[in-house]
Amino acid sequence: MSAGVEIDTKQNQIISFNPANGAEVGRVPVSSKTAVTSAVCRSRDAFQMWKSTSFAERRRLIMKARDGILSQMDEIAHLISAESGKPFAEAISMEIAPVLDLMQYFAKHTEKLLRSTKIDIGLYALLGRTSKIVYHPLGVVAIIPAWNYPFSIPLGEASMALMAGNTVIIKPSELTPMVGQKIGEIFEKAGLPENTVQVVTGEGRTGAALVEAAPDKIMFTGSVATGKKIAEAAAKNFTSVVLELGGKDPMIVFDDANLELASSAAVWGAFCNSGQSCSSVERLYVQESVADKLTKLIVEKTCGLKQGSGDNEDVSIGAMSSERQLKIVEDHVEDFRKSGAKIETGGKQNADWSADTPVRTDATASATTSAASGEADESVRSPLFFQPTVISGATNDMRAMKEETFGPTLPIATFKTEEEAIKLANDSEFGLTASVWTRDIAKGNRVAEKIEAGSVCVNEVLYTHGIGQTPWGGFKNSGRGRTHGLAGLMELVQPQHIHVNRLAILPNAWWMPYSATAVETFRGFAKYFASGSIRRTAMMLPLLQKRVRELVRYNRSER
Ligand code: TXE
Repeated sequence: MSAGVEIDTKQNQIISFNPANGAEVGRVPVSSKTAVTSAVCRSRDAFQMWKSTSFAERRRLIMKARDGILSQMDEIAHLISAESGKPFAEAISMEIAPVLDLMQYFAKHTEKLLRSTKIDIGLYALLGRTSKIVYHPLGVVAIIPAWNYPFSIPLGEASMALMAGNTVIIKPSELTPMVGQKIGEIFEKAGLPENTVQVVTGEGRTGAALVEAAPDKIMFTGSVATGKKIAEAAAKNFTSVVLELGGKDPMIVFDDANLELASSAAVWGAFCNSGQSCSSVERLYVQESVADKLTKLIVEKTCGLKQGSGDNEDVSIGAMSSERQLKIVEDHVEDFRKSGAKIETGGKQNADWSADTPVRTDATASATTSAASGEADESVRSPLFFQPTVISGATNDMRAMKEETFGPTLPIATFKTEEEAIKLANDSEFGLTASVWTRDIAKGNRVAEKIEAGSVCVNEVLYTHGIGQTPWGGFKNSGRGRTHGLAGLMELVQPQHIHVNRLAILPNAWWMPYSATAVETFRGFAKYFASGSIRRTAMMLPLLQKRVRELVRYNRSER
């Protein structure tokens, strides 16, 4: 078995493999620290030009890139599937379609969303002042994504950053570098000016070099541990970071829910992308009275799914993306077993499907090392399939109910009351998404507002990352900041406040020199003006006039 990432040390290349069959997908260079620093410099130069392009021009280019994706949709979907192991169907439904929607939305609406806005400044307006906010791009936006949505996440973030007037550098995950390069190629073919979008490839070290090179923003998707390292390194340059980290997302099913729908949603929510979504259903809490019925439906539906190589159109569950990920899943399933939960179906690596699949013997073994171990990898690469696994009798004190699994497991626990469901759902260090299933929409809303998560769906599951108009991000250890939506766009700009005094004929009462009248006036500001009430402020007008006359007299006498 391979460790998942292989570097050809002689050629200084990453070798990318298909996790379903071990076939080589392609090779990319490992970008050195110097190469990354130069890329950031070029990006900064390109920014000087790109920031002054019109929204119409940016829109034209993003829409052209979008057309390019549409014209080679199947080819791109096969590449995504080959590098990540996900089914071809999901490469289209969960990566290409949503990002195309996001691209058209931000291409058409960024100008309006970033239009300068007037601010209501209350009583200051009576003094002839106006305030507005103008949004400026930041500069160089570094995007460091993970491997689970290697196309839609970096491409979506890049499109938003570009529309806002920034230049972009993407450092794709070492597990999916070819998809990352494809994104660069799409923008290049669309005719974006040179260095407006660059892709640097490599593993963590390349990512670290990018952080160190002081971009103006870092958009990171990945683990909590790496997120902390990046935040720490970024702090040295005061680079602000958006962190999209993990999840342990709960699904709450009440006894009045449509169980037929809820069971299908649970199966999709837990097993799509082999459970390797930050918003996967990782804990299902069902009301006791319907637990058996829901579990039975889920097991039946799970048993009907076809697992196999992602390039087959009728495959619902593909391979895991890496051996490391598969090991975590095995460990968590074992933890459930040992802790007394019941494996209803699945529970192990799926060897059956692969009986007649050629397993690659590592022909380049002598020239390759495992990036994780640094040792020569002379092993044989096996397909990385784990059976979709349904587990009943789970409880929150089990380790596997606390740590992110990121695999095709669906542990089911029960609850009695609404309060208990909320308490169980919130009993986690994470808080990315959650879902509540009930026919009582008022109850759904009530419970949703009490769940500590960045997005909560009522009678829906997982898919809201696909709605580009809505903000995406987590509470607690699931992250900081937002991607997508207006909140996500605001992460990619710096607001500038422009304040104008249209009645600049008299000195301000708070200017120097101070005096007894000045102090009395300031007391008036605190008591009356700061109340926000015009009526109360009117009470200090005589004092204000006295103070301004004092300043005018002083200024004249000075002259
Ligand atoms: O993530 P990493 P991995 C979770 C999931 C998974 C775990 C680890 O639980 O098991 O994270 O996944 C780059 N400076 N999620 O190992 O290590 C790295 O090259 C700068 C949740 O893939 O966080 C890659 O491009 N960059 C998550 C990216 O960071 C560094 C999605 C992510 O790698 C770096 C994926 C460094 N020091 C995994 N070290 C989600 N939110 O959806 C690594 N990188």
